[in-house]
Amino acid sequence: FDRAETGRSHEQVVFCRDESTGLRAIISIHDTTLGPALGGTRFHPYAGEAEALADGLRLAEGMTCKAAAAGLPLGGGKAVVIGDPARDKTPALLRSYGRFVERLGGWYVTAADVGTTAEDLDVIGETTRHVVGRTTAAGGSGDSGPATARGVFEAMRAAAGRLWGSESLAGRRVGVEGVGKVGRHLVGLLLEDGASVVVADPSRAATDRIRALHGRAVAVLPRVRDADVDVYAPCALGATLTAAAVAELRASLVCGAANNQLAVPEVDGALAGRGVTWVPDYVANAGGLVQVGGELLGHTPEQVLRGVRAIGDTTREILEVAGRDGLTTGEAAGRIVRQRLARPAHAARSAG
Ligand code: NAI
Ligand code: K
Repeated sequence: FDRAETGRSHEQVVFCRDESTGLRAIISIHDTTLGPALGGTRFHPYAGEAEALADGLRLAEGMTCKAAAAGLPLGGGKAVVIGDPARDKTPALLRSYGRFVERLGGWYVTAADVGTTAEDLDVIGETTRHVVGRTTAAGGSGDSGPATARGVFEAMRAAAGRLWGSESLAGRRVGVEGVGKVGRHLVGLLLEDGASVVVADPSRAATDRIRALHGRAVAVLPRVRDADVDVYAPCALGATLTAAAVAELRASLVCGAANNQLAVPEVDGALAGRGVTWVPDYVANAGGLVQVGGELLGHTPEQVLRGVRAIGDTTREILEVAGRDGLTTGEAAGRIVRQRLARPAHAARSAG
């Protein structure tokens, strides 16, 4: 289980199976140096256990990076449930899954991810205490889309300051790819800041909602990745930054919410080579983790807001280190993560 990004191997990987409910899940705890492992549960029709395991391991390490970069005293973990959420996600299966989470004694704490919702977490929460991000009705902090959008916005403004000398998107053209739970809030923040915004989303419901909210202030395009924009904000799926996509980019800044934006790690260098500034995904999109992690850490709403704002500070630090030491932004972010993992007391002190 040795991994490249943190140089640390996974601590514990648990296969969960319950034949009475059809549950097949894998819980991966990557690293608990900074605190208990927090990460969402992904519900996805994986082809098999090998594919699910590979995805879970990769995502769990990503959570270690995300928490460390955000200065949170939390570790990284992730769970994957093998199945089609539309067909297989029954309350009985979720309760069964919750019992497996409970057995880990709080070293893994779950939240929502692709294929799971706050409402699902309410059901999982019937059999385990170790769950955050439930609905507000059930005592959780609810949808983390707005906090994630705010964090992306803070990161984008910090990067704009470095690129264009002013921490504002006023007058910049920003392309938002995907206007779902995160992207649609990002659009609002950008318009408020004076940016001109174009969006792309294959979902008619998603673009109709943007039109209803903002009218003609936002242009809907078939795609924004290679559009004439200053900033490309991937807020849909990961792995959109392929070598070919990088060659076609017209943006000078890439900053968005999608997880695992680089199709292959080398793309980081290709972006830098073309003079494109990339804010690493796990830095820009930590706002949701700051929110749900805040539940676990007993943070007040003000502390959560401060934590989300601090994503701007982290972005400034990464761009500064990358510029000074001739590193890519991905390398600079990785170095900060490894430093915080090596000095856990310092990382914990700077949290909240
Ligand atoms: P969502 O599912 O609500 O929205 C995604 C949107 O992207 C949908 O409207 C979908 O139609 C659209 N989309 C799909 N394929 C597309 C394409 N090829 N081009 C343009 N749009 C496309 O998801 P959400 O919650 O907004 O998350 C967006 C991304 O941010 C995901 O990658 C997610 O993993 C990541 N993320 C979300 C967090 C959160 O708090 N919701 C936290 C951290 C990361
Ligand atoms: K470890």
